Amino acid sequence: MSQRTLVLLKPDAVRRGLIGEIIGRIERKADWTISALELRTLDRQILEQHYAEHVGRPFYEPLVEFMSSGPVVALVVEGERVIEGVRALTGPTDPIAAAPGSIRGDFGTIVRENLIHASDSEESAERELKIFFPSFA
Ligand code: RTP
Ligand code: MG
Repeated sequence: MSQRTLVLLKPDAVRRGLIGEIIGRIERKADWTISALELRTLDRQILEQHYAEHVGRPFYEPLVEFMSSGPVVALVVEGERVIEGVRALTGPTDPIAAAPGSIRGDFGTIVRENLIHASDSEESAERELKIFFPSFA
């Protein structure tokens, strides 16, 4: 089942020079395609849409501060079961609990600065694609 997912390489990944490393892992999976890619700095407005489910939670304000602290790389990846697949490459939210071999497990230590976002369902993917790539979606 071919799908599309929205991936963000978070400001920590860009600052630490991990763009190539992370995109490389996605690119090497068979038959997945990068169909849009952009470096951009996010403002509060777009982050409020993207993280709507977290507005009001204790970690929301520091999350917005962090996510707007420098550029992110936003990309659309298409391919077979890509939503589940990129989440599997990413690992769980807390990098310390993430297995070695996953992106968060290999490079992260801090829950907030966990390097990458990937849509968690078909509904989230469609919603997030419209936010980041309105003309493409
Ligand atoms: P994401 O949405 O970024 O792909 O990550 P996720 O699904 O694994 O995690 P989610 O629960 O949606 O949380 C969104 C992002 O908020 C930050 N966070 N900080 N307790 C905390 O300090 C905390 N909890 C979550 C992380 O950056 C997480 O990825
Ligand atoms: Mg999430």
